[in-house]
Amino acid sequence: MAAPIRILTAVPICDGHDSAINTINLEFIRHGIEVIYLGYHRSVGDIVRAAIQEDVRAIGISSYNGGHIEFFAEVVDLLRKRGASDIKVFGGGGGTITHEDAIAMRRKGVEQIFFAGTSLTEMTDYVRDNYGKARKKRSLSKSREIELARELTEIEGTYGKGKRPARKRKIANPQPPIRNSKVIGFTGPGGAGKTTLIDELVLRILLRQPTARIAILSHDPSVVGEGALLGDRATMINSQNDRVFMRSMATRGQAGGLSPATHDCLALLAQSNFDYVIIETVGTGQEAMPFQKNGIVDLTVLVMNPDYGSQLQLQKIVMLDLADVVVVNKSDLQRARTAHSEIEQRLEQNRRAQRLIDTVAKRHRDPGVDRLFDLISADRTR
Ligand code: B12
Repeated sequence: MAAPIRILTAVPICDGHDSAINTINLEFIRHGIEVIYLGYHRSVGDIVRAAIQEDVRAIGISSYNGGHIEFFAEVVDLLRKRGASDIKVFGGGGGTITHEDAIAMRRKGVEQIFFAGTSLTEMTDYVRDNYGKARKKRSLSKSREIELARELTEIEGTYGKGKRPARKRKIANPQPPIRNSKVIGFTGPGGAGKTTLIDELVLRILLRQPTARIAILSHDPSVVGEGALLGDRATMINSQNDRVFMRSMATRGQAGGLSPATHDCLALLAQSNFDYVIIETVGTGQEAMPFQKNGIVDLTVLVMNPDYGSQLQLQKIVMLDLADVVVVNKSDLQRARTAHSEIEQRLEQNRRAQRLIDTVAKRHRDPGVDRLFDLISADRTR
């Protein structure tokens, strides 16, 4: 089975009209397309960086507040300057983009503009017809970022949409003896705040370690043969930075929080000269042990929401036995103190040096996130 089409969608800077793109995203997903959604109010630089790192076939921009002729053209130009002109640009903007504007935009390299009244089917057909065929062989790029992005695509592509790898890709040295990256795995139930927490940690790394480079491998669920909304970039505002290489992956039918290709992708990132490689699972259940098979994760962090139910529930969460660090996020909630002491008691049973940290990731300069940052960066000073 061919790999799903991957496209990136976004709304330009100074534009908060996201209702159209939200509807269009859902329609794309329903038709088996993987959509990496960057969110609204996004700059040309953010859009192009994300498109390159995600190695998408095309960028779909929804634009309502004017300036579209220049904005779309700048996206096309920057893609070309970065050596990524095989990523195509299309989009729409209801009554704002006129037919004359669209002619000018096409002249500047935009592939297609959709006007008010276009049906959703017409748009999905367009994406499938134009970006659904296998890519022609691409010549080697001088950019390490582009090459890395393509290698990740190749790895993902070697796994069928089912459970078993269609063709196992050979990695020359999956676990090299010298590895510079610190690999940190984040897991926990949906809604616990993993994405926000990671973004806050990234912010601290960027501010306090001026040369450090970070890779993020972020997962969202998808079932076999279906599309997926890969929306973590829309939350990870701080992570849209030139020192961060972020890749969004759909689980493509695999249970347990990760994709069938995760291990190989992680192995590649871990040997690609990043100081930190951060991996985030999808929201997981009680039985999940996502990092068991990924022997290259150095530190595992379980992020919990204080509202997990009764104390008895804690006995059933396998990751409480395995995690190196347990974070009670949203610790401003009423139940957080009880949660802390119940989890503390639960961890005592393990008789291991596990750490328990309370955070409020959504809060600026949260001291709990600072403590977690100190812990994960203890052996990294640059
Ligand atoms: C809904 C709306 C709002 C909502 C937005 C809600 C939201 N979260 O998106 C609210 C009320 C918040 C709002 C606010 C504002 N709005 Co307003 N808004 C609209 C409105 C009525 C509809 C836009 C829409 O969502 N249409 C629904 C979509 C599905 O249909 P469509 O637009 O026809 O799009 C089709 C195609 O273009 C295509 N398409 C669109 N995008 C994409 C992307 C891709 C990838 C693809 C493939 C296709 C595609 O899909 C559709 C298929 O039929 C338009 C008027 C209009 N008729 O366009 C004004 C409009 C866009 N808004 C306008 C303005 C001025 C504003 C405000 C600045 C008002 C103010 N002074 O506060 C603010 C700015 C908000 C901000 N932060 O940016 C102006 C913009 C004028 C301009 N460009 O010069 C417009 C044109 C109204 C007007 N005539 O004055 N707005």
